[in-house]
Amino acid sequence: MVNRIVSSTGSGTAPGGGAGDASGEHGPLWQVARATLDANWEHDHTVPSRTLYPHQWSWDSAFIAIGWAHLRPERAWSELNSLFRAQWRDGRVPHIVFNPLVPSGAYFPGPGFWASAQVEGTPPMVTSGLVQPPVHALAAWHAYRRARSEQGRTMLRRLYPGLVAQQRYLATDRDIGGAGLASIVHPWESGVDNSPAWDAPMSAVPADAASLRGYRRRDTVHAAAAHRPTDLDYARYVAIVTAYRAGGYRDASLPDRHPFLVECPLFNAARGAAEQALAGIAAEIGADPGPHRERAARITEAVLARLYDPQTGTFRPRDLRTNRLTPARTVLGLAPLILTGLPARQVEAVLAEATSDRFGLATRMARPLPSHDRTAADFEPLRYWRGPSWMNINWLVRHGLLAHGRDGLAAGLRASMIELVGTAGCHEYFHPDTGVGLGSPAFSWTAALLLDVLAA
Ligand code: 2M8
Repeated sequence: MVNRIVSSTGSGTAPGGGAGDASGEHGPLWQVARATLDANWEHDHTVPSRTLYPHQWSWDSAFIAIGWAHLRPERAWSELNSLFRAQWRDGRVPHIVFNPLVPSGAYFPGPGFWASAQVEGTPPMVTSGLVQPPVHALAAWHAYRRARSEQGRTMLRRLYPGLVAQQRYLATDRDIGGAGLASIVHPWESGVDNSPAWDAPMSAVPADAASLRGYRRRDTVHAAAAHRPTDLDYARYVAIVTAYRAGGYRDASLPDRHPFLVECPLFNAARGAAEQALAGIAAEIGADPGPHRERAARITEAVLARLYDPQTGTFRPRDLRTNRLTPARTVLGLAPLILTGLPARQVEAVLAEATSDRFGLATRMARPLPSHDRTAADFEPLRYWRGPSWMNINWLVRHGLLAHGRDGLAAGLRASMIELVGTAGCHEYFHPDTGVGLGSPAFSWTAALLLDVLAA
């Protein structure tokens, strides 16, 4: 297990000689992150965690590729390539790609539950039928610029059609509300699984914790039950997948038959940022960036029209079952900052929310952003996505701050991220006040994104 901060400096292969490399000020930290990624590397991808998540996860691989770009760029490309080899014919990139060498009971719900082989147009390997936020084009573009090379350009060219197909799937099959936004059909698709953002739509999903008796949860074998979703949450998760699977994971006519349909600000901001990144990639490989720029602008307009509430100055998810914005003010509301075309008024609104007591963003801040509003009655500092701080969300917000020229705030956030992981190690998530590490102690995206923030 690699979660201590080693005290010796050693040699590394980080590019350049800046703060991020193995011989610089943060050398020991760099080595811990590197050792974490090495230990989680699995022939062509990196598992998020050997214990809790022993397969390949979609948005994890994107964040992890960003880290590998600093160490071994060929692994960054392998990470994304192996994921896109599992892309379905309709363009969806599955949220889990199962490793057949891992015992089927090691993770719940495992390969047998998803039964992807019974569906037309699926790849030879077993996968889930859900997706996750499409941060892959952003990651590919970021990784490429961190380690520019001819091999990188070749890989961008190879990935480009899959990245475009991923976006097309979300823009067509998943535009369930018909207004230019993609809907998620399960909280797992948001990546922030049991965020209070989903409490309202989840409460309408018929399920009973007793229905879980036929299954065996594995997460609570490796992590404290009090830090994980409840059995009732899991019963609902299972019920929603069961409904989607029964329809062959098809998206046609979902409003008539599906219990969970939500337009998420982070998910859709990621789509917009993906189009921005694809414009850069297209220009680099000799394709036309124009359509990507246009799509980025349209997605930004739709996010504004559908998810911005001028009364409160916040972005919140829209529940398609009620056609209402969900009430909780979570960190999801800060995600539209990654849209470079976000108008100044909404940039200011997001910054007002981020710098308020709810989230505590500042040029000097003790801790990174929590995942939920600190002042809310249902803020839970220990429970996964209901309060703890996560490196990937903080990385995205920092990316957005830099994109909008808020360098002082971005620097404050960066320093707090380095301090957090430097003290606690590469944990999955962190207590938002004490900084104590929670969940998996050797978590890949924490290590990968730490390397990226150390580098610049
Ligand atoms: C968590 O989600 C999985 C289900 O996909 C789980 O709880 O078993 C989330 O934190 C998700 O964002 C992440 O991709 C995954 C693997 O790290 O774990």
